Amino acid sequence: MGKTSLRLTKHTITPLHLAYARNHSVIKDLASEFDSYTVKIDGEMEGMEEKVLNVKDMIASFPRTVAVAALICAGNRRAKMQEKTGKEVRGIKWSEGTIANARWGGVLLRDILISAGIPEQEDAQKGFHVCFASNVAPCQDDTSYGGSIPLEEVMAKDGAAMLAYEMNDAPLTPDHGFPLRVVVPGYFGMRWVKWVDRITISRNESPNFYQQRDYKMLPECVSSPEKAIQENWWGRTPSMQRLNCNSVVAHIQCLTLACPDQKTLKVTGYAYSHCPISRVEISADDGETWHEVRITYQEGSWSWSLWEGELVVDIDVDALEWASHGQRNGLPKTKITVMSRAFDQSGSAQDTECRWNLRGVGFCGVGVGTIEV
Ligand SMILES: Nc1nc2c(c(=O)[nH]1)N[C@H]1C(S)=C(S)[C@@H](COP(=O)(O)O)O[C@H]1N2
Ligand SMILES: [Mo]
Repeated sequence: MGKTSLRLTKHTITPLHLAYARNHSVIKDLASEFDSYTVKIDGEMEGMEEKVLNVKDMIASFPRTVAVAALICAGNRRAKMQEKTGKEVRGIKWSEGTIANARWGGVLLRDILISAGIPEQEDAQKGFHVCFASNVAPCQDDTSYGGSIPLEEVMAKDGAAMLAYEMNDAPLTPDHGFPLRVVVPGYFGMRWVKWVDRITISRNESPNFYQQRDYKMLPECVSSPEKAIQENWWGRTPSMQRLNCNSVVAHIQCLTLACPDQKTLKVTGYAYSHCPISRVEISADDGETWHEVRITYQEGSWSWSLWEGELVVDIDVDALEWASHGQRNGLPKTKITVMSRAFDQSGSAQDTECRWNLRGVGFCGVGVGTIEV
């Protein structure tokens, strides 16, 4: 719970000024290079042809596709992981606001790859990866930025992986990747490569630092960066790819201020997974009883879900300590904690036991919010 998540959940589609931006390099303004901007497509797959696509020609010659999808940083809720485990995590201490539910417009990667000779049959795609790269600027830890997705995911007929040139019906802004960025609905944000200028079909995942040596949920025993390297934990741990099932409490409001021994709380929040959310529940008794809430917004297969619900909480007024709690209007105050958990249509539940990891990524412990009543 926090100011950012509250502000975000007031909108179904995140307006540009509230959308977070994350860059491992300087932000390049490529406006003056638009006319000559190209994307190179190459790789080690038999039958494919190497191609250099001019961005203007690409936009003109391929159909435009539009999809709503939530862009989420793997470090979303990192601060919560640290707070909950009491153990230091490495990385920007994002709270719960590194999420943007946007309407993306672009060209389906499937169409582009088919035009480059990639086979449409799924069995021929198995074992290959689509490696995206941006060479426009050197990054903190590598000479370029890159990440990859399994080829069959990019080629899926019901998918919407695209090279996007629009965000919320306007051209991309420089900080979100103008003129072109990768959008892979259902996947973590670091695979949505901005300023993409090369797409390589490979038998291996992207060799880039941000695929190989970062964005992995290292086991809890990996307590230092040195240990991760010495014991080859980066090589032994799988890359984070699909979004995990997660929920966040954004706001709690007390609807019955006058009643000292029973409070009705209105609780709101968001949830997401790599597929639509099927159910969100909240609890005010430390997880003993859970109550289903209403999903008030969900759009297509890859948007975030917004939810709201009411909870009636009995308060043992006699047990309240008058002295130790702040008094207002002559009444003692007490703190109520509300937790949330989500379930998705694939049958997954939020892994509320989510443990500490060195980089503080993928945190999905219960959503937590508190209110003083
Ligand atoms: N070229 C490039 N693409 C990138 C990044 C980057 O640093 N460079 N950051 C990634 C990460 S970690 C995230 S979370 C998203 C953030 O996208 P946004 O800045 O549009 O919110 O972009 C991804 N794509
Ligand atoms: Mo990120």
